[in-house]
Amino acid sequence: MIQFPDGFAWGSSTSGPQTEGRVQGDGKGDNLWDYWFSQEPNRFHEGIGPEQTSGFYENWESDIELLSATGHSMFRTSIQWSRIFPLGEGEVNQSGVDFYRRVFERIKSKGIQLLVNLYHFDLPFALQEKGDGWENRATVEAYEAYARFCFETYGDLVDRWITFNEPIVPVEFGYFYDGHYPHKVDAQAAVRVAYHTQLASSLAVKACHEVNPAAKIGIVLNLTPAYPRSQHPADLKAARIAELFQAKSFLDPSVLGGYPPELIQLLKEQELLPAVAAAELQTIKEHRVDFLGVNYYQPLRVAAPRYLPHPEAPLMPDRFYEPYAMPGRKINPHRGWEIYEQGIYDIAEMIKQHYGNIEWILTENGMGVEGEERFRQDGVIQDDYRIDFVKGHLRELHRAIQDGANCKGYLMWTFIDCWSWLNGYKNRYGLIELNLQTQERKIKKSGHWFKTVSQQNGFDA
Ligand code: BGP
Repeated sequence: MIQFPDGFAWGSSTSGPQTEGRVQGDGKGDNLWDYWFSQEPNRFHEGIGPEQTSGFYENWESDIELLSATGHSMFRTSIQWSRIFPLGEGEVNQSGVDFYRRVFERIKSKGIQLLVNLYHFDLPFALQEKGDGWENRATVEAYEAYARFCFETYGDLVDRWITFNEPIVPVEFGYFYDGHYPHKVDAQAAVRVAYHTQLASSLAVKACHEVNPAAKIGIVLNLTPAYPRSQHPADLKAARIAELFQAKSFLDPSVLGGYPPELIQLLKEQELLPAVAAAELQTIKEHRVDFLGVNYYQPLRVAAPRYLPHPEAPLMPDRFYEPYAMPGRKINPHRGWEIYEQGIYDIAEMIKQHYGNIEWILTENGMGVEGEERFRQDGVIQDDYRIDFVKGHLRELHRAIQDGANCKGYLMWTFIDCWSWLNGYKNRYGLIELNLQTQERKIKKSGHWFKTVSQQNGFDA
């Protein structure tokens, strides 16, 4: 039996924009995704956009019952900024405010610890339209006001706050790789967006503690060490730079209170350093997170770039490193992602050795599978592959905890199959199956299994 420490939390994560959906008259404003879908639906898998999510706005009561039915002792979701402030600032949408209160009260009444994230890639569109979104310092102020409003309104119900989910993702995909709106290709803007996001996060930490000094607030980062292809100095350098961009750019300021000097030097060499005020750096220094959320799906393996860049090509991270597909790696055949369970142990060691062993929660881990209906037997999806996936990662997490990792819980992505940004419903991750046509929910084999794991606080090895 693999037994976790007393009080270890079990559950799942999701987000407002991926579950709630749009309902006529709900008063929600458009966010980047709503707007982008209205302009370029062809960018979205099978033309499925953010209004067709799993209907949580209407089904929240029965969905919360399913949290208990699948053994949740902790649950993470996010508030949609554009549901509270339809234009990002100014007028409040009271029906949105009331909706979250009802939901949070119900979750708490079930004895489930509640983690609430303030931002999951979902900037109110008005702020993008008006002032270029996160490129503009004014968005930092609007976010701070929104965050403060949430702390004051829901502070009695929320166990842990989260400032941002995976803040590097909108930087990479929105400003380098043409993957998220506003799909610019502009390194200067990317750096500014990253800096403003960090500043907003630190200001939210400050506001949270001002509203309630005892409140806990953290940030969720998609972390993995960067594994070099080889010990060749060029590969090692590539891995170091990849880690600076992908992990340390938010990890260091959030946990240690400052940017790594090597990252600053590199940005300087590229003439990319944004304008910063001394007072802002002081805010980042003083207002560090109380805990970390770690999302882990696959390792980052990198190699030195093979080619010199075209002299006129825009600057991209791949000027410094390129992804490396390690021969013989274990693969999730349904998603094309590598499976490397030991990554969890390595992350735990990294946090222990370099980040003061700060308290953390594994806030996302899971297996996306395409065409899951083919695994249905006797009416239930027999997702043994998902159970194996989770067991493999939990073994490594358990080993890490035994070696001193300060991890307090394991949250899967996700409880009910949900809408996945550009992938629509292609990859299903849920403990619970969603029938998109009928909206019917049905617990998968993994959901039943997960409940016993939570009840026993462990599983048979
Ligand atoms: C994480 C995001 C989630 C979720 C998940 C699954 O990075 O925080 O919002 O979408 O990835 O990935 P995907 O949706 O691409 O399959």
